[in-house]
Amino acid sequence: MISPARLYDFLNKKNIVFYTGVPDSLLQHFLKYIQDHSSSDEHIITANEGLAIGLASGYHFATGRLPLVYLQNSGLGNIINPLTSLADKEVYSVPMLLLIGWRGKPGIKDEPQHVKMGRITKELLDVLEVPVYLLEENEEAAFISINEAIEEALCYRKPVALLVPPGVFENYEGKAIENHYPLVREQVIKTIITQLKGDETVVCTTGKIGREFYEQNELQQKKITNYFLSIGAMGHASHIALGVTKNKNRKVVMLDGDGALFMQMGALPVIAQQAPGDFIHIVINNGCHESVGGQPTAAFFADCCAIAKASGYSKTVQIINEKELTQWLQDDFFIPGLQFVEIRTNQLPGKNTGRPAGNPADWKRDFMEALQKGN
Ligand SMILES: Cc1ncc(C[n+]2csc(CCOP(=O)(O)OP(=O)(O)O)c2C)c(N)n1
Repeated sequence: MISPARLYDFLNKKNIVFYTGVPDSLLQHFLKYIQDHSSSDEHIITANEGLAIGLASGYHFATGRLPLVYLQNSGLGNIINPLTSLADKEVYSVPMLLLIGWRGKPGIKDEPQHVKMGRITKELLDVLEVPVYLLEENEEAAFISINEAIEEALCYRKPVALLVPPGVFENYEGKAIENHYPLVREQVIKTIITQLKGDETVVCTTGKIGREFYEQNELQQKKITNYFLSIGAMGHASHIALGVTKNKNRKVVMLDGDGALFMQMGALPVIAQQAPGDFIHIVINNGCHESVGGQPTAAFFADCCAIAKASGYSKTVQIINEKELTQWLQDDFFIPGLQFVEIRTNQLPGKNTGRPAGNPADWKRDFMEALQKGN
């Protein structure tokens, strides 16, 4: 297997000292190593993968060096435009290494949202004319491939990809990020379900928020019958919720993550402009991408409520403890209208993160039927 420490040293010797991207679970041990060993100038986690291509380009223009951009293959969708219209050989010809976690690799069982992208990842990179090197578990072989990839990127001044299947990196736990908020995400979700009447529509973002919602709802005898788990399409769940609330006269509760919110921050002013009737946008802000390893976001640095307010949300609330949460649920939750609620939590994962049985076609049918019935 590849040691994160040895890979980091190897890249360092090759003069690669700048890392940017959006985290992925398959790369998490290496990413945690970078996080612990690079300065804040050398490692920048961007809000989405496309921005990482922009940042890497700026870094290259300023230094002449080769940057490394990391991403999950689901983020390929976010980089196609900056890749083809900025970094491409036919435009500004920017050399960079793309370290890509290969979810849904054919032959390895994975979640439904990864299957298609897993199957087309190599072809997609081929169509984009990005050379692909597969990182094998064997460290020696992997370093030879990386060396060739670096030479190709520098020689032809273009992006070159290193594709990383599951189980390639040795374990590296990493230092915990400081966070003293008492609330735990799973507990917050449980409390919210407890307080809901049961006739609301709930839309959940990508990652463990949806899985914890599913599990807590099961534990409460499927109290919420009408819910949608956006298993993929990170950052888009708030607009799924907007599409529902604009066309159905019912209370919609959207459970967002800080990473997802920041990935598509432009969603906020459009939601506010549309001023949906009865829409509660809750962001469970744990300051990190907990679902893929806990790498930090910029969401504790920012003032999410101020951003929502400036975007046009009429009511915004920040909650940081159980008392404030119950107070808000009792006093304000049932007031109709548009609300933005930021709930700050620690990074502890839930104990119950099951995945719903069945498949997306069944889940969509159930969701649409429940919306039709109004139950
Ligand atoms: C476009 C895209 N990039 C990356 C991922 C991988 N991914 C899945 S969940 C997640 C983190 C989500 O973070 P946040 O919204 O803060 O929720 P948390 O996991 O902290 O609850 C990431 C990066 C993805 N699914 N899609």
